[in-house]
Amino acid sequence: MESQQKPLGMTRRQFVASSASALATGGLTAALSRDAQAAGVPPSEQSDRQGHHAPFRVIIDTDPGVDDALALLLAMRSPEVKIEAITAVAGNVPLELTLPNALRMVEIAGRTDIPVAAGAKAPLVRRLVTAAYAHGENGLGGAVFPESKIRPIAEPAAQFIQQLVRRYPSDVTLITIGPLTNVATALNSDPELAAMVKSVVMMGGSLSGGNITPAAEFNVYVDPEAARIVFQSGIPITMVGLDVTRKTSLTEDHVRLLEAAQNPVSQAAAKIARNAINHNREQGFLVGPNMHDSLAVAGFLDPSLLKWKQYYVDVETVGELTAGETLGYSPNAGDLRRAGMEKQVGVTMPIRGSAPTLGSTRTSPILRDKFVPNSNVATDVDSARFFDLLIGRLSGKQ
Ligand SMILES: [Ca+2]
Repeated sequence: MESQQKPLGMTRRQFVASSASALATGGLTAALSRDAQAAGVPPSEQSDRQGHHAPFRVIIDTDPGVDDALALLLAMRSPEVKIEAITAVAGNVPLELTLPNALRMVEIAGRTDIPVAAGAKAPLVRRLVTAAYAHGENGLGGAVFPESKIRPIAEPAAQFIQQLVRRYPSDVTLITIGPLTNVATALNSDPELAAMVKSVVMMGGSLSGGNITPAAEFNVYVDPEAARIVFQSGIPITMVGLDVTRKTSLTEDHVRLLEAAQNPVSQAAAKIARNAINHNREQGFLVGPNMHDSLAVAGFLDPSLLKWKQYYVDVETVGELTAGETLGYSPNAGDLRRAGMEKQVGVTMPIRGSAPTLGSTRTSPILRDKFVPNSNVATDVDSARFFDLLIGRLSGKQ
């Protein structure tokens, strides 16, 4: 993105915040101009995307994970991205499984050029809660693959993230599809780092209820303190949460398409998908599994798959029942003003926290006196087009 021109009179942050998911996107230019205009993408950015040839530098932070595995395979089959590293974190299953699963995917995709780093074994301040109920004990729905021959690099994930971001300042997008422990650890270790990260594209959070508690989406639930550090970092965030990912249920038809394609990636994806569907049924789920993480990657490759809205998102960290809930503040959230009034000058809700308790030194619930977005949140998805992209790439048909 060296050739990118910023509109005059805007700082990089303002520009990034104003350009929807644009900076977190690349490739797939068909109909992009129309979609970009609809998304409010500045003309300079549209032409940049249309004429863009150099792949986007990304680091993928992951806890494979059924949907992680397919997301990794999708990314590794996508020429729009240059994957500088894959960093593993504890989440769906412990690191002892997520790390080898990440290495297996790299080997299956024939992408052993991509360094894989081992990350955090546990969240910042909490005990690890896993999701083996959804991903099977081995994290791949019970699909068994040989042990990989490649090894992780020596640097820990957080340190490697820091090195790469400093090597390519303002050029690296972090695609996070697990708990945010590694990214938060990197940010904590280097106060200057956040300003050098181009953007975070995350599968995480929800503005419409959770999946592990009524409040919290799993990735944010596992490490809410880490998620809060990321949301408050000032890095422009693209949030692909349950609001859209719960509309991406994998079906038998998808698996048959994968099975029909005779290449190692498609065959591995089919095996994981087949096992995951069976595991899902055994666990009593009627549909799914949902392809949460693949949708975050797909939304990065082609933002026109999703509809977007800007919010100020923050994370509940102290709730006894609600820790990990993501709150999306918008200009008229929590109010019953007439639709459209938020566009009028001066009508904007302050960003408000809970009322202060008697024992607290804090006197005001107002955290920000006016609405300033920090996240571009996916609010709807064209599921059919998403699966065309996912299955097409995995099966080698596009
Ligand atoms: Ca994941």
